[in-house]
Amino acid sequence: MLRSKAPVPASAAGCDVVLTLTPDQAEPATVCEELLNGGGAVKITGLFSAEQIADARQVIMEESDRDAVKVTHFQGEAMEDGTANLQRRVWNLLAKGAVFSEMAAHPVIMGILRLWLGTEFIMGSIAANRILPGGPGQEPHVDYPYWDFHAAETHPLGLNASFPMNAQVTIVLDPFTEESGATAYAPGTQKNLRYPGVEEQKAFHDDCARMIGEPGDTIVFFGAAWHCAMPNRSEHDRNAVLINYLPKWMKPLEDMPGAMPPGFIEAASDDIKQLLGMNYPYPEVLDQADATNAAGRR
Ligand SMILES: O=C(O)CCC(=O)C(=O)O
Ligand SMILES: [Fe+2]
Repeated sequence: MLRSKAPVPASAAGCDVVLTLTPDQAEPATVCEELLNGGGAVKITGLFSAEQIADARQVIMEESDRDAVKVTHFQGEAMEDGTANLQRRVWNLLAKGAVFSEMAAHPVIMGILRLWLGTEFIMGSIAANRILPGGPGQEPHVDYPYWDFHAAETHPLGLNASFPMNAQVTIVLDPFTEESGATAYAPGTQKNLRYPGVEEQKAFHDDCARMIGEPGDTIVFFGAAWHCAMPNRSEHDRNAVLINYLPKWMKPLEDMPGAMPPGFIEAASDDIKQLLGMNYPYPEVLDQADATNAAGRR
């Protein structure tokens, strides 16, 4: 049996993120061990300042008030019942404020992900998810590049999560509580890569843990773990910055270099250039490349 059938893990109902660390405690090896072999998610408290959070939140609220209708995912039910407009995306955040470059390339995140995804990892997407009061949750799912794993046969034979091809970072901008729709996840499901079945999607809600957090807290998780945004039953907006990171050789979700304003890439830091994929040249028109020996130890 090459495609694994993971059991639903023991109940985590009502739990907060399994492992919570301060930025000083968030050693790359500790975090990566928890992502791969533990619960699949780590919360790092107070990673961003109140000023950074206020700055990011203001941009996201303004953008999503002005330009509310954007592509979204895992929201089939809300599309049908007419509540989809109460969940709003703001895409391409790097182009929308310097604070988002600070967030994407935070040294604690970079250190962890250099170990997790290889030193030359890239960013696949940086977007906001705003859920308005009364807004909908999502179906439990896995994230890009596994997100269409319900069609497992379209992926390589035997593909599994023994090594990561994804990291998710959620930066909390408003209180993430059970009531406000803190992301739900099923600890341990990242160990056996597959998309939850229909019955498992229903059972997920009895067993899930929640990514509870304060503004400035940051959750790093392995997107192979079953998870979803939850309905916002509070009186306030629930905003988060969601970042997807990938090994250097994955095809990213967003064409970020293509969406940047003129001059952005030239002026960017080395870390941001790396995140935009500038350090890895492929695919390349090799017929027109410099006539050098471009690979090999010698
Ligand atoms: O906003 C959230 O809580 C999670 C969103 C998510 O998992 C996704 O859009 O893939
Ligand atoms: Fe997701």
